[in-house]
Amino acid sequence: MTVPHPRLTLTDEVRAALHDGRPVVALESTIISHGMPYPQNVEMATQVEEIVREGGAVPATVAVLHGRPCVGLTPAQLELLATSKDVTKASVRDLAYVMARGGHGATTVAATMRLAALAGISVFVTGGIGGVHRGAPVTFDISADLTELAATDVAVISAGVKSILDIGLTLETLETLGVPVLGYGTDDFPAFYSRSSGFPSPMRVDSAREIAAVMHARWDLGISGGVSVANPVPEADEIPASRMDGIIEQALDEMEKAGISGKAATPYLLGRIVELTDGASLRTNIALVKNNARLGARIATEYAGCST
Ligand code: PSU
Ligand code: MN
Repeated sequence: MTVPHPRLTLTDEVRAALHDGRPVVALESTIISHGMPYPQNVEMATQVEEIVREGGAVPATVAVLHGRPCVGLTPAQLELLATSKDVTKASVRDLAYVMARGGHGATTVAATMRLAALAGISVFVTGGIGGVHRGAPVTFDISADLTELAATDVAVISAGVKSILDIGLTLETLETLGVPVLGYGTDDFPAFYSRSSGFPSPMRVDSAREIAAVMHARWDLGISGGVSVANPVPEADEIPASRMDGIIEQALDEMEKAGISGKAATPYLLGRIVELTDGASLRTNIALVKNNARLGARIATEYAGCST
């Protein structure tokens, strides 16, 4: 049984599941507000919640609404995140500020991990994690997702790291931070839109049960920090790296010319890539999040000891 932090607002469904030790899967909200256009964003969020339910777990989308950190959202709250212009992209450093002002915040991987952990949730599904940006040796632009993975006991299921980032430096940094990176059913670390990044997966697992065993082993021993699970996009939905490379180069080039950097970088690039691929990248993005939700529900079920 888990007692969530008293400052959190939980839905009755999430509170009851946590109380009973039933599987719960956290979901982020930056992907809704800043990662995809409307209405695909709210459709994706709703369908992903359904997939988690079909998998036997309770979905808990995380966001700050009217200054309150919420774990589990209503359909109306998902719609607000998907449509409102008054939603701040909130990483860990932004949480307190958004709360103090009574505003709305869509939580990144880092902020979602932190709030999930405070609620007592151990499994979190997203699309792609942030990482070390290209040019980071000069700009120092390294996502707080990585430092959060170093610190917070949550397993994060993603489709790997997009090549808008420096994938090699991201993997090196995760190693330095002591974060296990598990390739699910693959020896190749996946690159979000593509099944292979050209970098080997540091560790390989082939079942949800093995992933749950890694989580138990790490945290039972008192090693704090997350576990990164990299689940390749299904073959039918992938865009080969050879096709993405030129598009990503163009988007990065245009971003530099437009003088966009910092927290605006990832949302800009995602939006531009959707345009440059005529929507194909959005279809791939939605497909891989759903694929991650199916795996996340299985991991949460195994971890809770509820598998049959
Ligand atoms: N990658 C995606 N879609 C997203 C993000 C990353 O494919 O929506 C979001 C996630 O919320 C991630 C955040 O945590 O971008 C990373 O932003 P930054 O690099 O500013 O930390
Ligand atoms: Mn950044």
